[in-house]
Amino acid sequence: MSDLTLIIGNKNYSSWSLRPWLYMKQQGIDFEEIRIPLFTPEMEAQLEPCFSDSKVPVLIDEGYSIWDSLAIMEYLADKFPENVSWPAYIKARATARSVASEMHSSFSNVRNEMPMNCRVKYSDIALSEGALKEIERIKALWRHCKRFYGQDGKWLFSQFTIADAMFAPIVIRFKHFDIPLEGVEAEYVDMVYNNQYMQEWMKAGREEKEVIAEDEL
Ligand SMILES: N[C@@H](CCC(=O)N[C@@H](CS)C(=O)NCC(=O)O)C(=O)O
Repeated sequence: MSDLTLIIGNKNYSSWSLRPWLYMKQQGIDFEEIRIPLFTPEMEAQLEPCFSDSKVPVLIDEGYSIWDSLAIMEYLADKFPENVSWPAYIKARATARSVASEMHSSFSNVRNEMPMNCRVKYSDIALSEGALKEIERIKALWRHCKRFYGQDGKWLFSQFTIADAMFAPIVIRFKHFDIPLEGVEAEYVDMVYNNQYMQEWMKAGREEKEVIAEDEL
């Protein structure tokens, strides 16, 4: 039994939960998983002791709670310094932190108009100017990382880092909304989408029984 427990929401919908889950799987960190369906009465009760404002993901390390996806991954980076969580070179590291933080704090139009849903492939959805602009920004971020730091491997900074985990739900959104991509962005999206843990997550999401209306997400 592991000392670490990751509390997540529905795999079909919970984009914030996917990030640390993928990070832990990809890094080979052993953990127990507790799935709490979102927006249910038991969610609030079960999360009450975690001080997470009733939100997932939460990581519990021997009774100590860390909430918020990025903080969880930073904690695990500190706890397991032998893992590569950020690039080694100081400027690549700063860029990785910049893009991860930008993902964490931005792209509200994409989030609102393009929900992560592992079951649904959307077609002919008219996106707002704001969402289209954000999609271009995300593509530009990926091209920048790949061009300057990601030429020796398949991930944004060659090796898998927290930055890749932060963008994982965007990959599902781009695939399921059939966003036109080319070159390195298309290769990156295909590679991440076909990653074995991403496939495992999406399969589990498709098999879940709960259905949440998109305007509730
Ligand atoms: N900034 C937080 C966001 C967490 C978040 O909003 N999680 C959603 C699920 S994906 C949630 O728990 N929603 C429940 C609610 O808002 O009541 C993070 O990075 O972990």
